[in-house]
Formats: sequence, structure tokens, C-alpha cells
Amino acid sequence: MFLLETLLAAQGLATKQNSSGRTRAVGPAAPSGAGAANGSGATSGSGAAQVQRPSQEQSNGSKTVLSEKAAPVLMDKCTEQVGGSVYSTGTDDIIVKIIHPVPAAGGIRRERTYVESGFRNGIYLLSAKGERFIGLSSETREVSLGKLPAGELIFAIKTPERNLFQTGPASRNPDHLEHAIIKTYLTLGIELSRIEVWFEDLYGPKRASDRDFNDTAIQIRGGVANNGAVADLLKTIATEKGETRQQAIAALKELNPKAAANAGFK
Ligand SMILES: [Ca+2]
Repeated sequence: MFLLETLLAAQGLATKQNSSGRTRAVGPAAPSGAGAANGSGATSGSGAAQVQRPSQEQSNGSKTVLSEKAAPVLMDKCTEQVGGSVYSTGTDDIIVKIIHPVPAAGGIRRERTYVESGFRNGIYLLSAKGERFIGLSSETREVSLGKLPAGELIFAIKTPERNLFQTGPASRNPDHLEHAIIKTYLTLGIELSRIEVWFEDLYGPKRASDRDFNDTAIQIRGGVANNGAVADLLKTIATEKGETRQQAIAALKELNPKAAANAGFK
């Protein structure tokens, strides 16, 4: 099961609940009865998972009809993971852009569609080697991080109140709450077009903080994924033998041929 689940997760076909169970698929999605489990090790959680099947949204007045047999919809589908993480696939340069989406036309405010914060936050990439400054939330800047080894990339903000809030699980943050939403955009529900990270910069629960996650935002593209499938498979290939290793190689070739070729499997 592991390899299949990993593959599904890596193709964006599976999404799992985060520790607070608030993952939601923004595009049309149907819950799976297959009981697919967390195959990426991205975030700890309840273990419950949903598999997004190709489905068609048929507008019928206010009613949305989901059909499992229908063709994939021709749109960018967005999946949000509260407390999710971003991962390098190790295959391509990673480009980070500080974004400032503008309010919708007509001045109508939609939920989490633009950045608004009284703070100017510093944006960083954290790693075992230290921290790398990307820019200020108020800037419009695009930075290439180059190619980075497959594995999790922890992005963080430093606020004027001297808080450090990180992507990933709540346990990383001083208030033990999630401070970033990972939005994954898939074209045709399959091909990754980009990942965005939206931060909440106020400390504490609702009331103390507005918890609207629109204070600082970055867009990431290139060799990235919203799950650690490539890194997990590379680890399996490095540590396992026999059939398990062969299955991992086959899965990596199918999942990410470039990552497989980089590791010497063509
Ligand atoms: Ca906020």
C-alpha cells in the first residue's frame, strides 16, 4: 500500500487531514472509501485521508453534483492544508516570489485573496545550516533558491513582535498553533502549477489573533511538491533491499522521472 499511497499523494490525487483536521479541497473532490493513509509523512494527523478523483462540477442552480466517472475539469484546482509543509523534489531550481494579490474587482473582499497586515514581516527559509533571508512581506521580489536536496523546506516569518512562525505542524510555533496554509494549485487536477504559502502573523488563538492567514504570502514553483513522496522513495531506495527497493525505484520512475534519473535510474 505504501508505494501506491505515496504515488497518489505525490500526484496530488490524495490529500490528508492535518493535525487539526482542517484540510479542505477547494476544488471538487469526493471522499474515498479506500482508506488511503498518510503516505508522505508530511504532517502528523488523524491518519484519515481523502482521495480526489477526477470529477466534474455541474452547476445546477446552487447545487453541485459530483460524478466520479466524469472527465477532469479544465481548471486550476486548489487544495489547502492548514499546517502543511513544502518539499523540494531535488530536480529543479526553486523560485520564490513574494506576492500581493489585489482585492477582487469592485472592491468586494473575498476570504484570503489578498495580503493585509499592519506588520512588515521578514520571510526566511530555515534549514540545518541556518536561515536564509528571502525578503520582507512588503516587498515585491522573486528569488531563486537554486536546486535543493529532496526533503522538507521550512519557510518562516519573523514578526515585529519577535515571533517566529513556521510552516508545518503547530508544535513548531511558540503558541502551538498552525501559522501557515499551503495552497497547492493543480492543472487538470494532476500537474502542479504552483504552491503558495499564506501566513498568519498574530500570536495566539482566535480573539487574540484574527487567524485569517492573509498577512504574508509567497508563491513557490520549480522543484517543489506539497508532500515528501520523492524524498521518502529515495530514502527507501537507499535503505531497503530486494523487492521493496525495486518497487520504490519503479514508483519513483513513474512519479518523477527526473528525480529517478538524477538518482541514476532511467
Ligand atoms: Ca492575521
